[in-house]
Amino acid sequence: MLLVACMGLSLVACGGGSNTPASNDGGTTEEGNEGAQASDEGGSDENASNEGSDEGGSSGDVITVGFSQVGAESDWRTANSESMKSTFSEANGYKLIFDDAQQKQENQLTAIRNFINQEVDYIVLAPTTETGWDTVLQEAKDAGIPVIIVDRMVDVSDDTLYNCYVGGNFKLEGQKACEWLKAYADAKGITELNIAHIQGNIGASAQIGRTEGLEEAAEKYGWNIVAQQSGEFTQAKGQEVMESMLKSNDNINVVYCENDNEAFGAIDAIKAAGKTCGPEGDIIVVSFDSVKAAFESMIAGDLNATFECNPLHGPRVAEIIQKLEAGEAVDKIQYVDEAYFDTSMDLESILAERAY
Ligand code: GYE
Repeated sequence: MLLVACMGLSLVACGGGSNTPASNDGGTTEEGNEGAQASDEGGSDENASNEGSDEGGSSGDVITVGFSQVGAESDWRTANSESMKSTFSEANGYKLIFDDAQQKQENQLTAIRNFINQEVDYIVLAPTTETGWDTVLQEAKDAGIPVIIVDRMVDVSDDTLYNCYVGGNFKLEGQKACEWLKAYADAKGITELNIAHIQGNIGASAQIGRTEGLEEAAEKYGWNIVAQQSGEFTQAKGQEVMESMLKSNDNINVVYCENDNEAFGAIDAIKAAGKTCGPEGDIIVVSFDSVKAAFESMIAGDLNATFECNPLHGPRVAEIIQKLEAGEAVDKIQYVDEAYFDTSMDLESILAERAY
């Protein structure tokens, strides 16, 4: 246990990032949205009035931000949407056009094109997957609209198609989780690891990085990944996938879930199969995000550890926009500092202070 705690310190210390700590109270909750053409596409919502007379351009005080959000699949995503909405409020001088893509890239492409037609001041994109953005981002660039990539990354041939990225370093998160797992298993004298790997949405940066972290560690330490399938970052799918993995593999002693919600589902499946998990159980459960419910799950003795992915990007994106407004340079890649939590810690106290 001491070994695990010490290792944790060094992991936190090396998780370099360039952003300020998050604060989630960025103003009132009302977004100042104009009824706009984009509002009926792909699940757009959140329309309200904006009395400003300067809509649709870069003149005047109100800054119009078109935000294309992935969906509402997880607790992480809910906290992220809330952070964006509370930051880009009318009271803070913004008009936010919020578009929920319901997990579909085609909805995001439509939303971005609508933002361009509306001549928003900034486009903020949380991309479903990494690829497939070159054409639409070229259109935004041609229209002279700055693009900020948030949460997940894009894979484009020309990196001038976006101004900057702010979000997690997902491979580093995966590496931290695997170093924790190695130390934990060693301390417990577990020499053979048979891992059920429940992935996120395939092609999303959060999936790609966390999967790479695990696959490289498995290669390095001789772990067996006995099953690998997407749980689509949802609790329901995580449960379904774990149920079938347990049916076809009776030797699973670790489940590596690429977000907390998948882990909640996997834990239900483990219990339904008559097995146990957590620090006192048969199966070690690790996951990512560190949402409040993950703390409750660790306190209940179900989840072993959760590796943080911070969703409170609203204030970070606002800071970038304010710098761009002032004509200042912004760092191209801005990773957020992230910690991790396990059952050796004082989880009640940490949970009491947790913002999401
Ligand atoms: O880990 C997961 C969400 O992209 C970092 O997406 C995000 C991930 C997060 O659905 O819970």
